[in-house]
Amino acid sequence: MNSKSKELADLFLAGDEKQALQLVQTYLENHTKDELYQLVLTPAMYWIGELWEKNIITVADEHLATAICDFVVSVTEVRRPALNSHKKKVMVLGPEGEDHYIGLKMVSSLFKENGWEVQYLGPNLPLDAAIDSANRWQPEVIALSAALAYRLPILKEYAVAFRALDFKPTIILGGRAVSLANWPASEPEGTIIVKELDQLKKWIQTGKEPDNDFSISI
Ligand code: B12
Repeated sequence: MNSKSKELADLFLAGDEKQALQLVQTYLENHTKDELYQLVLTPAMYWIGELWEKNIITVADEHLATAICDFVVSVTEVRRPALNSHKKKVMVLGPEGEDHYIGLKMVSSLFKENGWEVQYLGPNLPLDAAIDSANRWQPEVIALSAALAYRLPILKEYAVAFRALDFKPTIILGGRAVSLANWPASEPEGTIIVKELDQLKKWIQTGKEPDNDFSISI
C-alpha cells in the first residue's frame, strides 16, 4: 500500500474527517478523481478490511472509517445542474443482499464528472424494484457492483433481466468480486465487465471496452 493510502486510512480510523478531506483536496490539485478513488481511497479501504479481518481493529472502527470515506467521496462528487436534457443516463445499484456501496458511489461520481445523468439507487436493491425503476427511467446504461464472490450468480440474474428489457440497456459489471473472478469466458452481448475505474473512464470517454486478460463467465 502506498504512503498516501496509509496516511488516509489512519485518518479514517482516527475519525479525523477534517484532515482526511484536506489530504484528499490537496491530492486532487495534481491528480484526477479516478486516480484518487482507485489509487488512494480504494487501497486505504482494502487495508482497513485486512485490519478488520485480522481483528486488529473492531467493526466499530471499520464503520467509522467507512463513514469518513463515504463523506470524502460525497464531497468530491461534482453536483452540476443539468445543462441540457439530452444527457446520457446511467442507473447505478447493488443487487439484493449486497451492502457494500462506496465503489458504487465512485462509479456514480465518475459518470457525473463526464456529463452523464445518474440515478444512484444504492446497494441491496431488490430486482423487481430495480426493473420497475429502469422501465420508468430508461437509462442507456445500468452499472452493477458486487464485493463478495458468492454474489456473482445474483449479478448474472440482474444482468440477464436488465438485458431482456425492451430498451436493451448496456450492462456494466464491476466491484471487488468481479475484478477478482478469474474464469476465462466471453462476455454476453451488451454486458461489459470492468475491473477498475480507469477502464470505466476510458469506456465512458471513448467507448473502448476493457481488454482484460480474463473475464467472468456469466
Ligand atoms: C466497509 C466494508 C463493509 C461495510 C460496507 C459499508 C458500505 N457502506 O459500503 C459493512 C460493514 C456493511 C460490510 C459488511 C460485510 N463485509 Co465487508 N468490507 C468492507 C471493506 C472494509 C471496505 C469496502 C469498501 O468500501 N472498499 C472500497 C471500495 C472503493 O472498493 P470496491 O468496492 O472494490 O470498489 C472499487 C472497484 O471494485 C470498483 N467498483 C466497485 N463497484 C463497481 C461497479 C462498477 C460498475 C465498476 C465499473 C467498478 C466498480 O470501483 C472501486 C474503485 O477502485 C472491505 C474491504 C475490501 N477489500 O473492500 C470489506 C470486505 C469486502 N467485507 C467482507 C466481508 C466478509 C463482509 C461481511 C460478509 C462481514 C459479515 N460477516 O457480516 C458483510 C457482508 C455484507 C453484505 N451483505 O454485503 C470481506 C469479503 C471477503 C471475501 N471473502 O470476499 C472484505 C474483503 C473484508 C475482509 N478483508 O475480510 N463490509
